[in-house]
This record gives sequence, C-alpha cells and structure tokens, in this order.
Amino acid sequence: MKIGLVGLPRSGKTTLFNLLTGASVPTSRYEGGRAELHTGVARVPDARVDRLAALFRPKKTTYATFEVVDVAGIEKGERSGLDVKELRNAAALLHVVRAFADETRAAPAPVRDVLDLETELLLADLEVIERRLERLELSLRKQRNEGEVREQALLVRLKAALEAETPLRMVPLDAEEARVARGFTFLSQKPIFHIVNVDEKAIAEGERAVETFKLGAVAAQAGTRVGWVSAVIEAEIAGLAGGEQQAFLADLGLAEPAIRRVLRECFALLGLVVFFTVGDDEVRAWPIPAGTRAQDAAGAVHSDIARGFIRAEVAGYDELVAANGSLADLRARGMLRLEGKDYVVRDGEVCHFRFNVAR
Ligand SMILES: Nc1nc2c(ncn2[C@@H]2O[C@H](COP(=O)(O)OP(=O)(O)OP(=O)(O)O)[C@@H](O)[C@H]2O)c(=O)[nH]1
Ligand SMILES: [Mg+2]
Repeated sequence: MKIGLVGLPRSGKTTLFNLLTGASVPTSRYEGGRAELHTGVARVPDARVDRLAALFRPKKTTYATFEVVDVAGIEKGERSGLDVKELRNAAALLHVVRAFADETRAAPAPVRDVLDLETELLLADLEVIERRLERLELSLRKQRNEGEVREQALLVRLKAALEAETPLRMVPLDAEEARVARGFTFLSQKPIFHIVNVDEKAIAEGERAVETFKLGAVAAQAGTRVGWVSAVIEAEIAGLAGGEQQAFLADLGLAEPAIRRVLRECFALLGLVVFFTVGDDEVRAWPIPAGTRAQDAAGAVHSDIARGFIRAEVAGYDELVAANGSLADLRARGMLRLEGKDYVVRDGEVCHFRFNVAR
C-alpha cells in the first residue's frame, strides 16, 4: 500500500519523506525544489513487535511497512502536477502543510493551504469526470449500453458533489459504484492526512495544533485526519544516538519522536491492521486490511497456506505476553483459539496457520 506526499512547494515534503523512509534525498534548501519523484519504504514502529522479539529472540524481526512517494510541490492552480501515476495509485494522501516561517514565501496559513489543496483535488477530479461524460454521451447516442448508462448516472452524481465542493471521499457509494469509481483513481476520494509542519519554536503547541490552526472542522470530515510534526526537530532527533535522543525528547516534553506517531497514523489511514506470526526464525507483523478473513490473512503469508488452509490457531497479544511467549502454555490452558477460514482476524492477534501442503 502506498501513501503519496502532496503539498505546496517548500512545505517540508521531502524532509518528511526522508524521516518516514530513512532516506537522505536532498531537500529544496539544496536543490531549489527540482521536479523530482522519490519513492521509499516506511517501517511502522510497533512496541508489540519489539516485545515479541524480546520474548522469542528470533533470527529476524520484521515490522509492517508501507510505500511512500514524494512528488514536487504544486502551487495553487497547478493541479496537473498531481496527475502523476504514483499519486494516482496511492491508497491515501499525506498533505504536508507549512506552519513555519519561510522568508521566501508568504506567512503560513494552514487552513487556506488545506482548502486550496482540497480545491485542486476536486478540480482535478471534475476534469476527469467531464471528459468521461462527454465520451459517454457520444457513445450512448450511437448505442444504448446498460453499463454505460449506470456509469453516466454515477458520474453525474459525483460531478454534482464536486460542484458543491464535497470531496468524493465523503460520498457514500455502494459496492458496484465503488468498483466503477476505482477505475478513475479520483484524488479527492483518497483518505487524506493533513500534517501541519510546525515551527521548531512552537513545538510545545503541537498537541493543540488542531485548535491553534483552526482545523477542527477539517479534522471532523470523513476519511480525514489532522496531525502535526516539526520536520526540522525530527531530523535533529533522528541524528542523535539513543541516550542523547531520550534526553532531547525529555527536554521537549515528548514521549517519543513525533515521526513514530505519524507513521502509525499513516498506517491506520490506509485502513490496515496487523497480525503477528512468532517463532525462533522470525517475529513478524503482517499488514492486512481491517476486516480480513483468516484464510486471506494466511494468503498474506503464502498463497499455498491460503489454498491448503485448515484452521488458524489464534492467541491474543496480551495473553501471549502474559504467558511469557509460551504458546504451549496457552494451548494447555485452552487459550489458543481454533478459528475457521471466515474468522475475521483482529489487530494484534498472533496467528499460526494449519494447512495441507498443496499438490
Ligand atoms: N524552519 C523549518 N524549516 C523547515 C521545516 N521543514 C522543512 N523546512 C525547510 O524548508 C525547506 C523546504 O523543505 P523540503 O522538505 O525540501 O520541502 P518540499 O515540500 O519537499 O519542497 P518542494 O519539493 O520544493 O515542493 C528546506 O529548506 C527545509 O529545510 C520545519 O519544520 N521548519
Ligand atoms: Mg521536495
């Protein structure tokens, strides 16, 4: 699953990209904001994985990940810059909003920037819909086709929503409509995380960012989150060794680097949860969409396991930790549940799949 970084030029996208992925791509301070595209992989910090790894001491520990793509900033009106394949097929958008002073740009105005970006997303989708409606009309004039009639009705409805400045993520769709809409990769349909990049001197204000920047109404919308980070501070934190890092965080009154929270929030925005597999070889977090059936979860590990699926042995994370990582102990106490293929796996469950080796 992929998250696309969007925002105005010099809002801190590439700085944040580097923090999320551990890359060291030059930021526009050095590059003058060249139209580049960066892709990377972000690891989702998870204290549960750390704990399980401490219990099992496996050869390998694997965290959940997602992909991140960083595109060049766009000014208001430059929405064509959003029509990039990597953004189109992203599952969610991460909008970096500048709230720090930059002598090369106007005073920060987070709400305005949020509304301006939403407008660009709406207009980009409107252009796509208008083009498609024109073609549909021509085609339907030649010959009536039920599928196209339904598509037209849907697009007319979506167009009306966009014209009323409603992002498509707020328009309820049934399964068939959602399937049709998916093909258009509408930008305003993607869940969005507006992350306010606060001034390093205002970091104490971070927790109150929603009120300070009057983003409460935005945060209340469906498929929308608002968060904060100080990219410059985070870059400093990332550059410190463990002990110094703890001291610096304590000075700032932070329990952990803000970027860890941002990573977890991005993961949640993608609608993903994790289940764990444990053993001497590997402790691993497996990302799955919330609501995934046990058989499909098994398929995340290996398609053969899904095909030959018999049962899932499921333990709660807390129970396993309380049993010091002993599955045998849980089994003996009847606390290892046997679940069938339609069981919906919940976040944090530890699964072991029983399966027939396929021939
Ligand atoms: N003071 C301050 N400066 C920041 C912060 N985050 C980024 N910057 C600076 O802002 C400038 C732009 O940062 P980038 O991360 O390159 O911004 P960008 O959004 O990727 O810019 P484009 O790719 O040109 O659209 C750089 O000089 C950064 O060092 C911040 O939190 N505070
Ligand atoms: Mg950049």
